[in-house]
Amino acid sequence: MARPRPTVDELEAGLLAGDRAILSRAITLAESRLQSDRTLAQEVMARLLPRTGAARRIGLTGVPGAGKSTTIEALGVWLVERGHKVAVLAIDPSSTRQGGSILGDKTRMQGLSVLDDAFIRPSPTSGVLGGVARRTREAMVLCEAAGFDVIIVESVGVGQSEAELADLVDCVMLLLVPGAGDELQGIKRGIVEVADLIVVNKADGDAVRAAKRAAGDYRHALRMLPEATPGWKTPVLTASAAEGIGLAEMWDTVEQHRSNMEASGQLERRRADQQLGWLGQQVEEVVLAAFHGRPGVKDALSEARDAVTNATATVPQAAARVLEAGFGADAPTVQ
Ligand SMILES: Nc1nc2c(ncn2[C@@H]2O[C@H](COP(=O)(O)OP(=O)(O)O)[C@@H](O)[C@H]2O)c(=O)[nH]1
Ligand SMILES: [Mg+2]
Repeated sequence: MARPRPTVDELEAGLLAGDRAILSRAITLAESRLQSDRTLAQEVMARLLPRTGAARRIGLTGVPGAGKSTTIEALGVWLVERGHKVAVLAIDPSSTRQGGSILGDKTRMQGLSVLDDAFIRPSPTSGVLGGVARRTREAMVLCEAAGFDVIIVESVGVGQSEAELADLVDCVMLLLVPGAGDELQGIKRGIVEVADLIVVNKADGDAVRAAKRAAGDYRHALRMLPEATPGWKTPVLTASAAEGIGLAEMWDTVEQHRSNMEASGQLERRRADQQLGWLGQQVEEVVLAAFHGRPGVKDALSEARDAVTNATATVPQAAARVLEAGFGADAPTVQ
């Protein structure tokens, strides 16, 4: 079902007006497989760049079932009631998009999704050109252009590494549940190391004491780890997303982290590092894809694999042959 493509002026005007249908459309263009769609998205992003960057960018992570969606629903509604405009980018493996309707997490954020000042965008985790991190960055920029001042990225771990979430946002919030003991409940230590705030959720009913105990354990464990944000001691809070307990404290802590980062210059540094990292990544991705697309490279790579497996060539020799196949006489030498 092809819809007429909006012009860059229409996109710009729609985003400036905070039109959520246009915002949704712009994100779809940014993640499109069609080069012309992406070019259009880039044009409007470039125009609106001065309006972006001011939002609170928060990453929320934790194992499936920890209560991330419930927390976003509760915190999101709480924030909208206080005058914020909240965008949620949910990287949820269980969500799929079919024929324009969005299934998945949105159903778990019903209270939030009906509010005018909220925007929820579930993202497919695969089949997106340039990977999840890239398209989430672009979606984030577009949401900011449309006037959203709080962006929450829900993630079960963005991709290859935990550091990827920290690379996208200003503040990583890790959601844990009580009663899971010391083994960090299947969560890799890496994510704890990048957490700027830890929340032990489901601190309600019979679980309140267990949650407090778990929070104490994590506080203790954190002393052994380096600070996720230099100059900031990662706080450990308890909350109940289901009962709406601890939301004010959660938000206060996000704001304190923000002021702390602003005062120390960490915010500027972190954002700059993220941008430069993204730049490097983009160039590398394109160069690599272009190399692999050159005639002869695929065959040379397969021969090189055989040579290495059968020990008929050293790895540097095999690598040199692959480079020769792609670059010919201009092949860089293998170090
Ligand atoms: N008791 C209790 N249950 C909760 C709380 N938050 C979430 N849940 C429940 O835990 C389950 C998973 O929640 P969900 O938000 O979908 O987790 P996600 O996979 O991390 O997004 C659901 O059945 C929720 O109702 C809470 O604070 N207390
Ligand atoms: Mg969820």
